[in-house]
Amino acid sequence: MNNKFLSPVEALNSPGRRIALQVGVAATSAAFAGVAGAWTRNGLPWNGSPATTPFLEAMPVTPLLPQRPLTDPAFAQQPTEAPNRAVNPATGIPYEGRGESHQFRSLNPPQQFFAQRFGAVPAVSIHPNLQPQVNFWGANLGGSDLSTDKPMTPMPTIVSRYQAGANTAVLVRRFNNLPTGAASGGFGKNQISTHTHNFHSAPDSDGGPCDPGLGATAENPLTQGRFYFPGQYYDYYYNMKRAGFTNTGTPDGDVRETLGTLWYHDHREGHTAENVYKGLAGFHILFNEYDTGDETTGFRLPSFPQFDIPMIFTDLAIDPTTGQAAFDIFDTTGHLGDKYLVNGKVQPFFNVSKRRYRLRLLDMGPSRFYQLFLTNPDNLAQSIPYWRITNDGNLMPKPLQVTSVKLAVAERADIIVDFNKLTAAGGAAPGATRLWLENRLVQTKGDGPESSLNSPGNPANVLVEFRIGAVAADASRDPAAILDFAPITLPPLETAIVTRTFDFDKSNGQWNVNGQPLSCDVVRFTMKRNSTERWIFKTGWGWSHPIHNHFVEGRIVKRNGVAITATSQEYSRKDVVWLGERDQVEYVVKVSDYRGVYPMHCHNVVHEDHAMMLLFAVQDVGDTNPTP
Ligand SMILES: [Cu+2]
Repeated sequence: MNNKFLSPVEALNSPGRRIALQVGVAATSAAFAGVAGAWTRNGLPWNGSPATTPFLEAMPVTPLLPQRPLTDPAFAQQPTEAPNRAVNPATGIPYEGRGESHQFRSLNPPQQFFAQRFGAVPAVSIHPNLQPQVNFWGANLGGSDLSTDKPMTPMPTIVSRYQAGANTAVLVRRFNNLPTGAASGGFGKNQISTHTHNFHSAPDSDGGPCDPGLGATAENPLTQGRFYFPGQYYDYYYNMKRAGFTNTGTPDGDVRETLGTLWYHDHREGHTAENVYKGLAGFHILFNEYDTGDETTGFRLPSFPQFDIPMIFTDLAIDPTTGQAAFDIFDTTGHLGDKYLVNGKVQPFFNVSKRRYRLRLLDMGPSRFYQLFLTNPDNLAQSIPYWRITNDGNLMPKPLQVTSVKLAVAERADIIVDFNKLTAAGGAAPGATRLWLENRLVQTKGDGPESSLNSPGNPANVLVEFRIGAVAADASRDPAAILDFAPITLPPLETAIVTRTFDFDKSNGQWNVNGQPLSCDVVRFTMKRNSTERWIFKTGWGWSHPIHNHFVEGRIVKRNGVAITATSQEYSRKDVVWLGERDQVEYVVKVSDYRGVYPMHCHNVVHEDHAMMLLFAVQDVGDTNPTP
């Protein structure tokens, strides 16, 4: 049976997910010969998505989520520190899905309020050669009428700010207005949990995948803890303080713990891949006193939003018979599409001026790894440098000049491309009128990339074509002249109080960590609050995993025995670790402020949904379990 394309009715009648998992492992094997090639699936050839001509449409820039006053209808139920568990007479279930009070909210009561309503995205074009897409979910700008303020994907960009000495705390009220009944296209789950990756927040606002102790009752709106159901809202509280804000004398936290490029996405246990693939992902960008968003102040990085452009990457498979994005819920290997999308369009172009741009690159998955180069299609021999300034949510110690950036799922890189200098006489691409952002990494299967690169210049591997216009004014600073980002520096490594090893493996067709699949009822280890630990990540042959731990930022100190030094792009704080085939990575993490339960998991969202995840706790007393 080919399970790839289930109608909603078929999905409704299909076996339960856990049973489907066991069936699917044996029945499904997918091979995919590069973006330009053909699929085989279940032994049947499938010649890929319908053909599309690249660079026909402009890349959209996702709109910003507006603040709303508390008099807005979105806040008819006033936000409260404890969850609003009163039963809504209109639905018969509690108004709010949240199960816990917001930690430390009284220190910084929310000052800025946002709302957004999750719902089905009306039929939307992703490319002129393809049919409008009808299976997507997204969120709107917070208006109460979804027919005029329509849900979109990527979801609106949220911007908030750190400001030492001031309270800039934010509350985002998210309404679940997703359709009830079977999900369109046969994939998606309308009980959701919205994770802001990797903001320093308590479990109440982390948007974790499940609740320890609740187990199956988490699906009961009377006992839920993390999920919110159609008809409910959930208030997420972000205090906009750096980690360390509960330590004596540091109410603003440690400036070295400043975060920048974050993103938010659905994290519903067992259905994250489906829901992210449906479109439940967007940027959350944080500015601060130094990285101000204004190129005339602070570090003088290109101004937001004109020259600071968030770009979210995904890859879709389009069923040629229905014309719709398709997702195989039975394939546990990982999902590869053969259509690259940037900000919701297949292979768009983007008009730029001759000046510097900050491009925020995000791999939203579900399963693809990237190695991104700038290519001059009119001179493939050129090696074209650019500057990397961040790794995940963190500024690097200083800008690093690179010719490619690798991104695993959920990893981010802010880069600065100087389209003026590159194309000027004496530049790396003199006279170029267009440059491609090209993924040259070979990946033929969903569970990881090859170590080889495609040769440059294949249009099928291009994410976006930059079309370079006239010279424009540029007050930003040349990254070559930025010697460091002080005071946002790399904190010194503190002594670890415990070393723990995590082996990311597969047995009997099931992904696991240290031999165990996820249980939402089991906390596998406990970290001592305000302490440092050393974690060893390992994996075996045949696959790669982007490993993500919520809440804690870490530093890779060794990869396969080799120390990470200042010339490495990994010389940075991080929240995702690219764990390649047979890699062993030493990762040092620090945990502070909040108490509670968080997940660690593979961010190949298909692996994550098939149990490559565990829960850990942060408490005043930790344990020393070396192999949790
Ligand atoms: Cu994985």
